[in-house]
Amino acid sequence: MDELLDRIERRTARVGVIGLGYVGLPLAVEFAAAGFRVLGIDASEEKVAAISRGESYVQDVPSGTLAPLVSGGKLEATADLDRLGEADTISICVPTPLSKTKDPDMSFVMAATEAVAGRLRRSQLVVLESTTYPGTTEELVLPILSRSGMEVGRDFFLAFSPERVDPGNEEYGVRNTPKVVGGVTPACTRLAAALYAQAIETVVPVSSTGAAEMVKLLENTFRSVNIGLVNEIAIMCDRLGIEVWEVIDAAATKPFGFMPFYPGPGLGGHCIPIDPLYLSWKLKTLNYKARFIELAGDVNSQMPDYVLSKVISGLNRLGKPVNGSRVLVIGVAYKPDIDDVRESPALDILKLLVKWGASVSYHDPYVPRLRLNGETLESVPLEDGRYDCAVITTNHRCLDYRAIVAAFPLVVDTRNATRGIEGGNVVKI
Ligand code: SAJ
Repeated sequence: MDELLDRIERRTARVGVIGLGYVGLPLAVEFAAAGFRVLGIDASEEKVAAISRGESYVQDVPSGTLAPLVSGGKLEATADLDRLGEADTISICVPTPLSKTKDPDMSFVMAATEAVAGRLRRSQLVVLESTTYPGTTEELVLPILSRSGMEVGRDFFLAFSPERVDPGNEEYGVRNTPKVVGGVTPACTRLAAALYAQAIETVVPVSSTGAAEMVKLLENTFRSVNIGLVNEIAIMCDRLGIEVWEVIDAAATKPFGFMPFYPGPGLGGHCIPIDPLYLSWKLKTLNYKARFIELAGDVNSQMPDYVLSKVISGLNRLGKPVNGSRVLVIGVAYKPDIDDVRESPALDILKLLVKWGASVSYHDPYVPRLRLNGETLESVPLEDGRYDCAVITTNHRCLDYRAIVAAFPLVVDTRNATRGIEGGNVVKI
């Protein structure tokens, strides 16, 4: 252990990162910028080739940052798994999606672990970063690595450290977001903490891999449940004839004991709708029903239907059925000012409008085209005119909401994007 610790602290250790997506590439770049020689491994030859050319495909990693690290020999990308033996430390940053049956899909983690196990050598430190259920590191990853006959904490080292990458966040990046680490043994924790401390300002050691796994799930379950709560509050306020946005803004003046969340068209992204289900799945295997997670999931997944009800009642007041009406959905990314449409509730709303017979288009300056129901839709210009209704599903800062209120007979606003803009034609959730 001491020899590896010394190489980490002198930054002569070879750092390996498996998975060069929105988590792995920023991490690899941060280690390379800290002075390590980094070996990035990804199954995609296209990604490997782009990195070798110094071209970034990740929004938060400018090519201007990547290219000099590549040309300076600090960062190398390869698809050759046999090179894993060269790395002294290996951070696994592969996807943990849901399967079709909404169960954890651990296939990427298993494949990466098998690849590491096949080339595991003494003194290597392996850190799993992929968001997963508590128990994964020691119930799934450790047995595979232990097949080598080597002993964890003595011959090789294993830890979990949750990724906290927030794509598009201009304030917090890899370097200044505190990093939680939990090892199988104290030596594993010590080495993982030393590794990340070379590239990240604050490292937070915890007592076990399970605790580290649970930290991330608490963070994102906290969001999913609070978003579910405020979506239900929005529905309650609608029944009470109260404007929920005013209520939240006023509640947010409380300087302690309150944190504002905002209603929306549903829950999008690759973290919040998925991570809590990893936790509830694990608890189900322990015969426990994670009620808050399931209830929040129910409330959040009903929001697209609730938005549709606002469109129906709004058009009805204009004497128009949804069927045959021309509706423009504005903003299809899952949150403002990014181009990611994964799990975006706007897609559900588009599908519902089509199902109800509306003639549907969308406008999103960040999303030039998207696949819907097996077809490719293109973003249309806002001033295309002749619409009966606009539905604001994502409030990109670059859009002119005053012009939108003036241009459409009905505006259904799911994000309070028209805050402060007078217009009898605006209906808010
Ligand atoms: N949403 C609401 N109301 C809210 C907040 C979010 O409806 O008050 C919706 C968003 O529109 C989006 C979904 O929830 O569709 C998720 O939004 P998010 O702000 O949680 O953004 P994500 O999915 O990018 O979450 C990431 C997470 N980062 C990591 O997992 C490392 C999360 O932990 C961060 O807290 C979050 O970014 C962030 O704060 O931006």
